[in-house]
Amino acid sequence: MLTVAAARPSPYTFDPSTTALLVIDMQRDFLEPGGFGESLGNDVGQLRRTIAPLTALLAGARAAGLSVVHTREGHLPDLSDCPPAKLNRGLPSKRIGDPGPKGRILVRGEYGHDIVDELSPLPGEPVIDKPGKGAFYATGLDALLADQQIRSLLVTGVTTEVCVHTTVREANDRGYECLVLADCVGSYFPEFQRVGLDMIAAQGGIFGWVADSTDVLAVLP
Ligand code: C5J
Repeated sequence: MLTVAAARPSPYTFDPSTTALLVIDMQRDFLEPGGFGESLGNDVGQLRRTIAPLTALLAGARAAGLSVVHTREGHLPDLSDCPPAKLNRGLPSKRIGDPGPKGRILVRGEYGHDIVDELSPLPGEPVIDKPGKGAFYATGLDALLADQQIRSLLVTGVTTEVCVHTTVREANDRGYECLVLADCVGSYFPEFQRVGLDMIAAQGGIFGWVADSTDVLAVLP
């Protein structure tokens, strides 16, 4: 067992053989200059600062033999898996399925939908395509983790208050122990980043634990 003593609200203990590194939605359309996220007026720099620490954490996790699972948010080309409640949100002409700067917005197979080059999955690492914000909704993630006897999740990715939070809440209800890496999750909004992390660790860790990637790297074999 390994312990991240600096985690808040209390030390986080995990068994590397039953722990996965979860990398949520590190997609070009959210992170890259000229992508969909930036076209909405967002400062992608707020998300891009996660790439360097996450690259180092990925390398450390792979070297330590942890399972690594990536996710991507997006929809089938015919949008049949996108409920109207999601499809009809957002600025007209900048909705899911519309032409965007890097291909159709949040549609599977489009350039912008894929993961940034810096964090490309290695052959054999599962990539979960998810239609929702949470990585468990309408995906095979729970079965995949159960198959590998995974009980603990090191959670990274974007955005902190949307897909990361939703996934951590879903995971917590399913009994997974989540450690969210503060420097490896990002929000376009600094106040959401701060409050989003505080909400996870509040009330004795109501949804999980929070630490920095260097705290994990320091204990990985
Ligand atoms: C959003 C996500 N923010 N991956 N998606 O729409 O957080």
